[in-house]
Amino acid sequence: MTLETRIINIQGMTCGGCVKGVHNAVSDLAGVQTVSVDLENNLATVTFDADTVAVTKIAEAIDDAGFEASVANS
Ligand SMILES: [Cu+2]
Repeated sequence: MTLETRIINIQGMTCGGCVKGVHNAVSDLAGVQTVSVDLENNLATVTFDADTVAVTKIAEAIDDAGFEASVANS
């Protein structure tokens, strides 16, 4: 297990429902440990097992949920 914490910038979140949607999409992925979505700053902080899931997969899941995700430089 290689725990990694990354910040993902997210465009398109407008309300608590969006926050919930992002949170659910990310926490459904195997390997994700914790997700914290920050509506005010349009980002999510995700801690995950890098041996199980890639950060690009996490961003993809957010895109698939209807938002636009981009991984911040660590
Ligand atoms: Cu919303």
